Amino acid sequence: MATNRTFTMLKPDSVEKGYIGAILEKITAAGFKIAAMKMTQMTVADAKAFYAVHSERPFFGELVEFMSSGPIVAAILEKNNAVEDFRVLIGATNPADAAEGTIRKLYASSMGENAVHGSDSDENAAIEGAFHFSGREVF
Ligand code: DAT
Ligand code: MG
Repeated sequence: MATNRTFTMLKPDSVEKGYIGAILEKITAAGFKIAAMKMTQMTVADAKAFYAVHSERPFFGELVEFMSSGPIVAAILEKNNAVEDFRVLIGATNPADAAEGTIRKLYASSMGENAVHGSDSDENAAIEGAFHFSGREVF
């Protein structure tokens, strides 16, 4: 069943390069409303826990190092069919394969530093949102 919420992070590369405003504009222009948002930085332990599902993958160390390397913008987004529509908006994991006009095509530089996170299921959207936000931070 389609949910109306997904979870995103503007990754350290997006924040470092000054793309926060441009990416949020793309997100809101696509019809997503912001239900929660903050700038924060994940510790190494946070990043290991957040990406635990990838812990056996060869790129896990690089992923954890990158995601804890600087501030991110975390947000919960609301829209009909949010999870699926947001994955379309961000584009393929590897920006070289991402469709024209997608956030990763426009703002990502590599497979590892790919500008944004988007939840891959309703269940993970709820888990990931709760990882970053308490109930009183979600509207
Ligand atoms: P996505 O972020 O599109 O859901 P994923 O869940 O498969 O992709 O992987 C999580 C993140 O891990 C991804 O955004 C970037 C990094 N990553 C994935 N595959 C990688 C690879 N082959 N080399 C380096 N980083 C990779
Ligand atoms: Mg994923």
